[in-house]
Amino acid sequence: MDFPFWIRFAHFINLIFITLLIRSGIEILSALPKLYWHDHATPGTEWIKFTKKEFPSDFKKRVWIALEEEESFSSWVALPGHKNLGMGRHWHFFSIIFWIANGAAYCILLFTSNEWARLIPTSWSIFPQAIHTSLLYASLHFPPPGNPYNPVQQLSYFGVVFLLGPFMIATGAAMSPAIGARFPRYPRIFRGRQVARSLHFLGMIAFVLFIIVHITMVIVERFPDNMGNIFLGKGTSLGIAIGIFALFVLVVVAVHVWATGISLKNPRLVQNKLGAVIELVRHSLFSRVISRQQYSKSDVTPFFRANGYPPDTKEYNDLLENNFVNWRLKVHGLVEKSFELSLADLRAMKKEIQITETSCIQGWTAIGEWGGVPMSYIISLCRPLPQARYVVYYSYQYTKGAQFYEAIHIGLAKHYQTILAHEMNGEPLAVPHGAPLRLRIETQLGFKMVKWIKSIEFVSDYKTIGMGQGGHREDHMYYDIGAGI
Ligand SMILES: Nc1nc2c(c(=O)[nH]1)N[C@H]1C(S)=C(S)[C@@H](COP(=O)(O)O)O[C@H]1N2
Ligand SMILES: [Mo]
Repeated sequence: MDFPFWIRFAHFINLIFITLLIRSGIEILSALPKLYWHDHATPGTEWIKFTKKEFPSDFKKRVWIALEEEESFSSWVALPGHKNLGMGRHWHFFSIIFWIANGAAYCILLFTSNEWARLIPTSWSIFPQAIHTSLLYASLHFPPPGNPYNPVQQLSYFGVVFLLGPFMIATGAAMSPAIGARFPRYPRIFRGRQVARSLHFLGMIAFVLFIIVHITMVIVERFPDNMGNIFLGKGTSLGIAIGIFALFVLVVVAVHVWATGISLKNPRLVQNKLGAVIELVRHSLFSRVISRQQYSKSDVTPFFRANGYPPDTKEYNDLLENNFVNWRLKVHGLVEKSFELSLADLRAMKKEIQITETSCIQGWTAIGEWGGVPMSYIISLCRPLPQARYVVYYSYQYTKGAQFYEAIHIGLAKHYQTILAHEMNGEPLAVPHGAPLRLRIETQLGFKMVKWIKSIEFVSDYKTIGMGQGGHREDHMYYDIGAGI
């Protein structure tokens, strides 16, 4: 009857990470506190929302940006709370690595021992037995103790471990642009990312309900025995049970208080430390698979959100007034040949057209048709020197007092779907979407796709640019540079 140590250990580790996942997940939700059943994510069509703000789905009514949709959630529910999407994501992806590793180790041990037989039902008779047990619960009677579980316990634990857990991993993965770009059919199993996002949310609610009921039942039904079994491997007395429970709660709370505090006080540290772990796993999973995305014209989103306010400098407004006749794209840095290109030059170059889905880090999606010059072509013209490892895109736009820029690895710049787009849905690029030129990188989140491009520089490292984190959003909002998740 006694539980082996590894089951008790895995159970404890699981609780730490599942609670971190829930709170950080709620933080991620706060960046776009609305859920949709369709990838167009049209404002106003959400099936549930946790915000009162309203936005028109027409820029002629009012120009607004997706960042305005963010809500500040309390640290009581969100990790860390207070509009810290970057931190929420770091904790979510960091925790998921250990949650899955722990779950995998648990499953391996489960099936290599005979412990699985206590969890996995082997006879259909469990269903009528479970109905019988539920009726006992419903009439406020406790069923006799099972060995180790009664039928209701066995079914619900089995469901959480083997159905809900994998369901959360599957729906979570369906939201990742890194996975969606490489395996475009995968998110379609769920009829798109927004459905996956909604299902992921509902799964989270199921987890929360399970945890509440589970803890309640453990306390009200044979508390000392349960505490003993969960922690010591065998039954114990009431006093010791209370002590263990208090210690357990204290440890979990301490982990959360510490994680919240450090994320609010020293986000750069969290970004760099957790980011290094996440990057390692991300790189080993995705670096070898090439992405390919191609939607059809009928998939194009009618209202495409925008993010980032258009530049309001005199320099940019003068160019705009003149229809960008005087605009020049400067290509320079560690290259054999630097040059400047006009919009007419770019329009005369080889054009790549692609219909792809944008995933904003905040959670919305939209499908658009982009036309422009492949970056690989620009690279063939300027011929980067061997020491050039990153390509930096600078914008005309300034936010938070700093010029917007993003750096990408040169390997990513050579990808055939990385283009300098001057057209959207067959029209010249409009101002909200980056006129006259914007970057498109289809394996990455939206924030990497610099709009209102001014110049492109080839560098050996991005550490000396801006605050050295690889981009404006990484510098100022602590986003992860591996923007592929
Ligand atoms: N210069 C600049 N480029 C930017 C941004 C910005 O704020 N400034 N926002 C980014 C973000 S967060 C997203 S999601 C995409 C959105 O592209 P869209 O406005 O065309 O939808 O642009 C990216 N490019
Ligand atoms: Mo974004």
